[in-house]
Amino acid sequence: MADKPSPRRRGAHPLMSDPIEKAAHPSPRKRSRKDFLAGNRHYLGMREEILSAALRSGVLLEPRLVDYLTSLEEPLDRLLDILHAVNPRPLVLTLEEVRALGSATPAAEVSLPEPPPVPKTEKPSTAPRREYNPEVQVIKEITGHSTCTGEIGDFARYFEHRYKTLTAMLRQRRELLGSVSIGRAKKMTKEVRFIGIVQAAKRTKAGHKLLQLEDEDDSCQVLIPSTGPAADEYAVSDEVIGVVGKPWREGIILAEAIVRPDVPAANVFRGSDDPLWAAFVSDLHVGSKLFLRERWSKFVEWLNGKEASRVKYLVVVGDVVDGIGVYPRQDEDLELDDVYAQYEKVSHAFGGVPDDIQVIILPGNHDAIRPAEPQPALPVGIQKLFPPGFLFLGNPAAFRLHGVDVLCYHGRSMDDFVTGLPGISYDRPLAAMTEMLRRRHLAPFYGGKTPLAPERVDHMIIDSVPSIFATGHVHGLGVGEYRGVRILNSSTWQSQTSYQRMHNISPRPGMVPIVDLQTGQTFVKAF
Ligand code: D5M
Ligand code: FE
Ligand code: ZN
Repeated sequence: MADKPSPRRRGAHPLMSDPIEKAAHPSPRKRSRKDFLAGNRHYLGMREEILSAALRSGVLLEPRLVDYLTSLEEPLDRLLDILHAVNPRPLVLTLEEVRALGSATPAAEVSLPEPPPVPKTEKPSTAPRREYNPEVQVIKEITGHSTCTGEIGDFARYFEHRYKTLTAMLRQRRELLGSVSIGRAKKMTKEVRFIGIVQAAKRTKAGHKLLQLEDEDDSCQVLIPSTGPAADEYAVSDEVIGVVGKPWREGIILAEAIVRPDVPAANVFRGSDDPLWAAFVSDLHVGSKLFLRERWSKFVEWLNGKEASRVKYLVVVGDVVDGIGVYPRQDEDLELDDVYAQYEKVSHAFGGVPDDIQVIILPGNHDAIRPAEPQPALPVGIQKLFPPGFLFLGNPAAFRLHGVDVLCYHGRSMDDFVTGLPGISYDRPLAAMTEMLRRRHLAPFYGGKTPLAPERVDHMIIDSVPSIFATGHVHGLGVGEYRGVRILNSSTWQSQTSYQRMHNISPRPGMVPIVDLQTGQTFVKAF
C-alpha cells in the first residue's frame, strides 16, 4: 500500500471502466437512464456488479443468492430492495434469509430530530416584488465546464480531488489538530488522529463496524465498537472522515470518535436586505398521466395573487418532465411519450407565472440531459421552448438570490442514503440532507444508485455552507434547519405511481416551501 501515488487504487474499482463519455454527449430523446446503466452492465459481469454492490453495503452474499439474483430481471434493483429490507444486516446474507423476507419491507426507523412545526402563512406584504429587479449570481454549477473524457485517469483525479478537498476541511476541525498520516498512526501506541477515505465499510458478526481507510500512502482498519462512544456513527464507502482512536491490534485502530467536516456549530443564516421570498418546487413530472394539473394551476393562480406579492424567485429543483424509459413500465403512466412534447407542456404550465418572478430551472434524473451528476442545464433546444427570461442551471447548483446563498440539488443520492444508512427513510428527506451537510458532500456513494461523472473536480462537494439547501426527488416534504442552514424538500406535482406504491413511497404532492430571504423564516403553502 505504501507505494500508492493516490488516495484510491482506482484500478480495482468496479466502475472504473464506466462508459461515462456516452453520458457526456447526451442524446436526450434516444438515450435514457436505463440505457446508460445497461451500458455499464455490458462492461462488467453482472455477478461482479451484484457482489460489489453488496460489499459496498457491508454485506457478503452466499453464492446461491447471487445465482438467484442474476436470474431476475433487474438484479441490482432487487438487491437494493433486499438490502433495504434486511435490518440489521448480517455479514453474510443467504438465499434462505431472503426467501424468509417475503415482500420487501422498509428499513426500521430510528427517531431523528423532527422539523419545527410549519408556521402559518404570513399576512400579505406591502412590499411587492415588482419594485425589485432579480439579483441572481451563479456561484457554481457544471454547465459548459464538464471535463469528463471517460479516461481511466479521470477517476483517480476525481477521487484525489475529493480526498484533498475534504481533508483540507477536516484539518480545520479542532478535534483533528495534530493529525498524522495513517502510516504513522499505525506505529503509535497512544491516542491518534488521522484522516482517510473509506474504502470499505462492513458490520462484523458481533455488530461492530469495521472500516478500511486509506490516505495517500497507506491504509488501516478502523473498528467502531458497538458499545463505544462512536457506536452510532455510520461511515459509507468513499466518504472522507477523520478518526480519533487508539491503536488496538496489528493495523487496526479502535475508534473513539468519527469526525466529519460538517457545518460550523456557530453558523448563522445570512439574510437579504430586501423583503423578498423564494418558493421551491420540484418533480412536476409533466407528461405523466399522474401530473396534478389542477393543483399546479391553483399554485400559479396563487402566485398572481396578493399573498404571493413578495415571491420574487421560483426555483424548480428537477424532474420537470416524466421523461421516457426512466422506470419499469413507465409507458403505462405516460400521457405524452415524446420528451419535446412534454417540455412544451411544461412551458405552458409556467406560462401563467408572473413576469416579474425569476424562474430558475435545474434538471433531475427524469429530465432530458445526461443522468450522471453533476448534470448540466437542460439543452438549449429545450430551453428555447420556455418563455424568455428563465434561468437554466445544472444540478447541483449554488447561487445567490438577493444576497442569500442557495444550494439546490435534485437529490438522487437520497436513494443511496436510504439504502446505505440506518434511520434514513424516504419520508424523512431532511435527515438525509443533514447527513449531506455533515459530510459536506451531496453524494458520497460511488457505484450505488447515483451515477457520478468523474469530473476534474468533485462538484458534489459542498465547499461553502449555503443559507438555504433545497432538494426534491423523494416527492416528500420537509422544512427545517441544521446549524443555521434552512433545509427544505420541495414535494411533487405527481400523484403516486404504481412503481412508487411497490417501493412504499407515499408522495405528499402540491406543497410549496417558501423562504423569506430576509429573515430565513420558512413556511409551506398547500395546493
Ligand atoms: O423518484 C421518485 C421516488 O421514487 C423517490 O422517492 C425515489 C424513488 N425511486 C426512484 N427510483 C427508485 C428505485 N429504483 N428503487 C426505489 N426507489 C426509487 P423519481 O426520480 O421521481 O422517479
Ligand atoms: Fe421525481
Ligand atoms: Zn427524481
